[in-house]
Amino acid sequence: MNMKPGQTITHFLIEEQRQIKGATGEFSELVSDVVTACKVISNLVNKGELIGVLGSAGSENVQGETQKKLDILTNEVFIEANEWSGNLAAMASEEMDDIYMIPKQYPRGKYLLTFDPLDGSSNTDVNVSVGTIFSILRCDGEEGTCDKEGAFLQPGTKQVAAGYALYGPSTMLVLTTGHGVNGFTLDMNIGEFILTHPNMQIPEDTREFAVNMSNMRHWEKPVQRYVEECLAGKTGSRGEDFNMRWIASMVAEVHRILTRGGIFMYPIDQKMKDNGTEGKLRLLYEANPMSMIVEQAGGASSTGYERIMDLKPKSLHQRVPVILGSKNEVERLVSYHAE
Ligand code: AHM
Ligand code: MG
Repeated sequence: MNMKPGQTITHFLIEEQRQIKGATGEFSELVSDVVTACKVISNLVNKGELIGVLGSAGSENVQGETQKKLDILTNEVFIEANEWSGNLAAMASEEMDDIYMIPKQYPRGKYLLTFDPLDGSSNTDVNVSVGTIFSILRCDGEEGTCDKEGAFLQPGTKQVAAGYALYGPSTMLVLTTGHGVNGFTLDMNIGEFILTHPNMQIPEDTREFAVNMSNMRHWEKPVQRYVEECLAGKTGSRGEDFNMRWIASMVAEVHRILTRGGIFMYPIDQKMKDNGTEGKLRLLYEANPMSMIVEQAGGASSTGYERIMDLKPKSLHQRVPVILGSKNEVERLVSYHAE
């Protein structure tokens, strides 16, 4: 493919489209609208309290979590940027109980879009990096079946594309359409995402782990064993010192792993089991898109027991345990689960 660092994301998408025989341009249009939404969100997040968008909205989402003003605003940004184009059959988001139907006045398309408009949003109040995660599926079902929840319940292996935007010191967009992973940086002066990180690859080995250690006592044995071995460092069975990071912002965490390797864990624990939940992170708009990106960059992603992208989703807001990152470390932890 004709891919050059410095090219705009629009240029990149059109070059990609040219590789696909019979491509109609609908997919490139859809990704462009998602990119527009991310630029608007970047601007909102960047202005912060100057425009009074920080703090709680005083409402709860379907999972009983307190919504931030920015959760609601960014969800609206995504809907407005994507509902009109005629490329989508329906949308689903962390912030909406049910799927979002395309309003009657607009044409319908064959794609489905799921997103978490502002992941890690509790970090906005303390001015720490947050992100947007999205996943694109195709609906090959018969007419009238695509704007139903069932159309979204496809395994991650069926994703056509996945990506995230990271609102950090600079705003980045990382995208896969199933042919590797490419990273773009937003040039605020011209309002364009520019290809700065072509063909991102996760190193196979790492000495850095990311997990919320405050849950350690609740974890299952294999995760406790893995982390204990990391903590034992040079004197322990691994014979090496490990470093730890926890930003509590999955997008920032995955981006670090794509840049320099590492393993990220949000495993199942006893507290979740007691509350009847199967994990913290959501399958359709957090775990699956991140798994596709990580696998496309040479990493691995698992619940500890199964490859995440092979799971058959049971519901829109299903939660799953997530272990992803550098291949050899993820495989080691999966092997501990198998023992
Ligand atoms: P959110 O979608 O409500 O923002 O929750 C997801 C976030 C992830 O970005 C992050 O990895 C995790 O929650 C942090 O959880 P914790 O606060 O338990 O450390
Ligand atoms: Mg989230």
